[in-house]
Amino acid sequence: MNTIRGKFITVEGVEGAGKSTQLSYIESYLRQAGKPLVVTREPGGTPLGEEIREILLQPRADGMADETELLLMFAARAEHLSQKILPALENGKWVLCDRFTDATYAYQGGGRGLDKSLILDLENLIQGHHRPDLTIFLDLPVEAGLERARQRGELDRFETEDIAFFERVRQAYLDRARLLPEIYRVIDASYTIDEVKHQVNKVLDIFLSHNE
Ligand code: Z5A
Repeated sequence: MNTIRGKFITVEGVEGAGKSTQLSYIESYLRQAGKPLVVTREPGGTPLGEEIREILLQPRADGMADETELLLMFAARAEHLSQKILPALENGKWVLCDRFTDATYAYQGGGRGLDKSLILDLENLIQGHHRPDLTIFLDLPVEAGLERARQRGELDRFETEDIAFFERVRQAYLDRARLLPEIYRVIDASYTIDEVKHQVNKVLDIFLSHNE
């Protein structure tokens, strides 16, 4: 039997952009549209990947080398792709993933200042030709996002970084969006939750109309 490959949709966002909120909306939209769906996240998504996530997110007294952070992200991703994402796509399922390699370009490339060509080499090594079909990026000025995130409570290892870090993260996402206009859809997340949903809805309507 010849199954049509599913679609790979990723959702990215700056701090406090409302990614979790919009992800559950996207999930229900796709389910209602009858798409067989796997919802997952990075770092994580597999038992080993979730263990790596814990190491990456817990605040550490002794810090972590930026290169270690980068390699752990890709270690979790290698596992995620081979155990979960690629098998699902090959079985005709759609995969909705909370963050993916664009987050590496943004946080490890932009935020930490690691060389983008190093990230590209790892991307090619671990992913081969596999890339998302659609990336929804929720954008928001850094101050406004941090204010929302603060109201949420306990902070992970990334959330304790300073404003300059998050400005670089945001800029790196916007650079990626300019570089990949055929994949990226930038959503202005400074509006109310319902208004942001409305924008997301329009993006999904168009994407589905081309991928029925
Ligand atoms: N990371 C990395 O460095 N490199 C990589 O390669 C990958 C990841 C894959 C964990 O990610 C960390 O991993 C992340 C990057 C790094 N670092 N950080 N920080 P995560 O995705 O699990 O964590 P997160 O960024 O904190 O995601 P989140 O929980 O989805 O956050 P959010 O965007 O802030 O979403 P939210 O919880 O839906 O919204 C935050 C609050 O704002 C909440 O109270 C909402 O009710 C409220 N909200 C939401 N939308 C609105 C609107 N429109 N108006 C007003 N208030 C709103």
